[in-house]
Amino acid sequence: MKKFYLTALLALSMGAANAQPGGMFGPIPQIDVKFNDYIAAPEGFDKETAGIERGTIEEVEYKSSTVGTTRKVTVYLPPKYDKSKKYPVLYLLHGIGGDHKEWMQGVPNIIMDNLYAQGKAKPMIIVMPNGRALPNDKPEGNVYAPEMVKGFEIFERDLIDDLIPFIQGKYSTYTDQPNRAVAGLSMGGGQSLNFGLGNLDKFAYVGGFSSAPNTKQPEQLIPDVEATKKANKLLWMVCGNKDGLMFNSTRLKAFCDKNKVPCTLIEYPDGQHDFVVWKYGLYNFAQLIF
Ligand code: FER
Repeated sequence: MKKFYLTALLALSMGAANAQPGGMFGPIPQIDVKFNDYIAAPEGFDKETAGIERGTIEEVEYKSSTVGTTRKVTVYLPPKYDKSKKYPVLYLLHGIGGDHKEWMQGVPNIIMDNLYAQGKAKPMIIVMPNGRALPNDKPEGNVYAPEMVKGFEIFERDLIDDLIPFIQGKYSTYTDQPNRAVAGLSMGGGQSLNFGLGNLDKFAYVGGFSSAPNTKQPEQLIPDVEATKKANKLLWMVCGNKDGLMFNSTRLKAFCDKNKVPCTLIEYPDGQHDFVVWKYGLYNFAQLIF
């Protein structure tokens, strides 16, 4: 229901001229790129499987010096999480209408449990924070208001200065760049591209699913092609072909292809701006990291 409300709100704020075919965010600016092959996820990848090992979901709180508050974060620990071992960490970021609980709509625990049961992913911890780094970080009122959107930018400091050290203190994790990934949906996709490519010393793997207009220009994301090629191990994107936000992804893909920076962009067929695409994103991205 919340999503419908936001969609209506956005349609209103964009004016009727834009609220037409081309997706929920209006007509799609066309940028010609060669997409990577779409391979459908297998039937049942997001359905609970009986009799397999399960990871656990917990909600914890950390002190944020950036925001000056105590903030909630959802954490998924893999099956048989063992403190005597160390785990890599994926930071998984939500969209403009969400908070630290939004990703649970995409059943990341079920997707990951299934991948582990099939031996298709490395054991990892998945951290799902609230990416709106403001004292009131609830998705209330006009979430598109500039001061609300600003919270998604401020989150870069909260993530790097507060959340990552907290996670590394509380859980048994590796703490080096090759063992850290960031991915997200929509606003969280933009954040992941901005923060992941903007902090090459911190993140080796970067994923953007249906990335939003907060995504920086390619020249800002990749100011030094050689540095990015050296440090980044994966730049992976997916977006629905019916999603009006596609240009944020195609713009970056075109730049990467031109500059020979390895980059994947999959065009999800009949894909809208929703969890069908985002679950597919997690399912694939999780198999490619660590
Ligand atoms: C916008 C359209 C969509 C925008 C953000 C979004 C900040 C984000 C959508 C989402 O996170 O689902 O113009 O501007």
